[in-house]
Parts: sequence; C-alpha cells; structure tokens
Amino acid sequence: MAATDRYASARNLFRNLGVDTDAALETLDKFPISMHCWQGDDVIGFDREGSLSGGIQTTGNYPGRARTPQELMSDIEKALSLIPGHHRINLHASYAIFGKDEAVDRDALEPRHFRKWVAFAKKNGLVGIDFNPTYFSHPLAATGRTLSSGDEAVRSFWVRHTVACIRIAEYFARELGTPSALNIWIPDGLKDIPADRTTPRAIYKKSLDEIFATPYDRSLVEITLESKLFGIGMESYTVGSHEFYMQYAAKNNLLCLLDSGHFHLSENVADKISSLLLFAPKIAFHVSRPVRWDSDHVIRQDDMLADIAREIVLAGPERTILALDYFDASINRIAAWVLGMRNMQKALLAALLLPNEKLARLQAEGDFTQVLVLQEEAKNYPVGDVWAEYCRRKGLQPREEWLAAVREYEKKVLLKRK
Ligand code: RNT
Ligand code: ZN
Repeated sequence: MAATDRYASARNLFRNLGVDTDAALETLDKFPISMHCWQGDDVIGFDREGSLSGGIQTTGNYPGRARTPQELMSDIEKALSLIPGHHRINLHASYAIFGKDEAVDRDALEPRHFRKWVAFAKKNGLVGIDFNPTYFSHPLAATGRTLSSGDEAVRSFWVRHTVACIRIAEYFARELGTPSALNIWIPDGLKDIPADRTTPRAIYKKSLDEIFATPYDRSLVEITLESKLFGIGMESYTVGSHEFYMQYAAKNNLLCLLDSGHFHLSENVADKISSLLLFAPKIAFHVSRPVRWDSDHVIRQDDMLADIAREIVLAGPERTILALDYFDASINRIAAWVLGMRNMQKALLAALLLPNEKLARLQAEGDFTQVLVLQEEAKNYPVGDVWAEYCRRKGLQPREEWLAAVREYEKKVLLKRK
C-alpha cells in the first residue's frame, strides 16, 4: 500500500474514534522543542578547559565528540536536517564563543559572545534560543556551592553571572523574535546528612532576590527554575529542591521547570503538571530518561513519556516550554539527538490522536470501563501512519532510514575527529 493510502486509511480509523488527524498534525507543528546543544559534546562547552562537574556525568566514549563551535554547529545542523518541524535550540553559558584574546570569565559574559549562535539560529530558521547559566565545571563551583555559598566572593560571582545571562537571553529574544526561556539549575548540595538545611537555602533565596531586583524585560525572558532531588556526590541534600522552587516561583511570578529525571523513580512527573498549571501561566520541562537514577539516557517512547506528552498536549503549546535534557556518550551523538527529538514528537502526536475530550467526559460520567478500554485500544491505532504522513509533508523519511544519513556523516566527518 502506498504511504498516502495508509494515511487515508488511518485517517478513517481515527475519524471513527472521533479524532481529526489533520488537525492533530497542525497542532504538532505548533510544539517547538528546544534541542539541547550539550548532547553533542558531552556537556563540556567552550569557555574553559576541564571536565564536567556539578553532580552530573556523561558516560561512554563513542568517537566524534564535537570539540569546537564549528563542529558542534555542523553536528546540530545534521541532526536538524533529520527532524521534522520548527524547533529551538537550548544553550548553556559555557558555550560562549570567544574571539582571539577575548575570553572572559562567566560573570563578564556579554551578548556579543553569542553572536555566532544567533547567526546560526537565523541561518537554520530556528524559532528561538533558550539559555542556561552554567553553575558547574568552574573553579568557583568546586566546593559544590554557588548561589548558596557562604563565601561572599563566590556567591556574588554567580549572582553577576546570572544577571549577565539574563541580558544575553534578552538579546536572543530580540534577535529571534520569540521569548527566551532562561533556566536556573544549580548543583548546590551536600553529600551527607546536613547539620543545617536552612542556611544554604536562605542564602540561595537571598541570591535569587538580588538577581531579580535587577529589572529585565519579562516579555522577552521567561525565567524557569529547575529543581532536583540529588546529584552525584550530593546525595543527601539539594538546596534547590522542588518545594523551594514551587514556592519561590509562585511568590515571584516565575515558572517551575520539571526535569523528568529529578524525582523519585516511583513519582509520576506527569501528575504534577495539572497541579502546577492551576497556579502558574506556564510550565517548563527537561524531558529526560532516568534509569535507576538521574542517568540522562536518550528518551524512549515509554509510558513515562506518553503520560507527560498527554498532559503537555492537554495544556497546549501556549502553556508549555518544552526542552530535552539527556547526554549519552556511548552512542552516535547525532543519532541520540534525532531519536530523542523524534520520540518526543511521536509521543506528542500519539497524545493528540487520543479522543481526549471523550475520555474526559466518560470519566466525568463515571464510565471507567470505557475509559480503560479506549485508553488501551488506542495504543494499537496506526499512529505510525500519521507520523509517516507528517514526515512526508516535511520532505523527510518516516522510519529508520534516517540513520543511514547519520552513518554517512559519521564516516565522512565524525570519525575523522581524532
Ligand atoms: C542537571 C540538570 C541540568 C543539566 C543541564 C546540562 O541535573 O538536569 O538541567 O542537565 O543544564
Ligand atoms: Zn535538566
């Protein structure tokens, strides 16, 4: 059967279920995903020599890691060429690009250090750039405390860094015409059971108050706060906990960011979305996959992803800021990007193809039998044929054929990096 016939047949099946596949594809196109630049170079960045620190880790030594801005940009371009739709890119401050003798420390970063990224985004038709201050892989983060540090020189350095980053995010938004999400995640924590849980949190609160006392354009920059349960070497206490940020965001009109790897493994991240959205205009995500711990594996089309995608679809693109966050160095890094991005899109599409209104009505009526039956039967509807149609409309291949293009690039480019 030709692909278009398969789509026509799928469209009929979904129509009988009360779902409009063309409308679903239109909506899918309105969900830009912020692709994280750091999958391409194992979260190393360009602003200094040294390895990754801050309680996060990449594992694996697959060849071909991008070592320069040019290499990273070329790899991102390759990945984007295999991903349908219009997307954003997510940068860290550590990806600043300095000219000769132009290197500055993180508290002195300026928009001009990101000019090349803006040119890159424009050239590739990206919808926008999101941004993250980098509070790790730096000598002043070596004690495991940054914005919560009791050492005033350290603390104020990171305050200045954050303010500098807000300016850069404003610059991204102005240049690209869409707001830039600026996400704050600090690694601060303790390895063993604290004697004093309060003081570091109080210092951190003071730092945030100080940062946000500097005015910025809220129509350009959306500040999101990313909580965490633990980090490697900081297993017992994390200053920026979920409760800390929920309250801070609520009181200061900022947004919470949920990283799906940052909760107890039996906790359902999808369940948090509807609660937070009753009290906040938007919610942000780092979609990741924890395997036994916050391991940042490439996202798969698993139940967790399906559940999160469904809540995101119900909330709609206007109320969600969607980014990916994983870093796998044991497989081809471009394949990791492409697969994760496409998996996120497929999960969104599958959620858009559910008879969501009907299911909600049945729940309200108390017909839990039909809810259960429909939820399960829907899993075997031909979502893949609708996905194939989406790819066809975008001029891309729907299935694993994309890997051949990655392999070719690997042979020609990645394996030559020694
Ligand atoms: C760490 C956080 C954070 C980082 C990136 C690199 O646990 O998830 O978002 O992964 O900023
Ligand atoms: Zn994250």
